[in-house]
Amino acid sequence: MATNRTFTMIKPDAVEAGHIGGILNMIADGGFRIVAMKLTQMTVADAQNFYAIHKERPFFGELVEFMSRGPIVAAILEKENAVEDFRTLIGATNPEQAAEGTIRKKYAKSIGENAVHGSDSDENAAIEGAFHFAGREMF
Ligand code: RTP
Ligand code: MG
Repeated sequence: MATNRTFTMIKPDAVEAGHIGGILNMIADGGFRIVAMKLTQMTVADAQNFYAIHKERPFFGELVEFMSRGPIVAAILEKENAVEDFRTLIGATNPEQAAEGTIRKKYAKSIGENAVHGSDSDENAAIEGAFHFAGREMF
């Protein structure tokens, strides 16, 4: 499998709870290389654009409010089979269904406030990475 990239955010709930270090350790232990990373905050409009794919879903308003309420860590990660392997590392959307050893099992509070984001395809990883980072911020 070719080396490729995924995009992640440590979400406001996990930043507020002081879990940046713990989550970055799990990402490093999972074999991911950091290509780009920063602490940033999305505006309401940023979150509406980032999650536009979910705009008809009943939880959209709640999701936008949550994701814009405080700082996040945004990062681009590189590994063989990055998108799929990172989604395995983060675990199921609902932490009650997340496997032992996953980031969401350890750090997520609920299906909405679930600690981390992981891109769901190579195409979306590229779009989401470009949403947050300029080319000169990727290494
Ligand atoms: P993500 O995009 O954040 O990696 O999460 P995911 O693929 O596992 O889940 P997705 O279906 O893409 O949903 C995006 C985010 O919306 C929130 N959500 N809330 N209240 C609810 O029922 C509900 N369902 C989803 C979560 O923050 C989820 O990660
Ligand atoms: Mg998703």
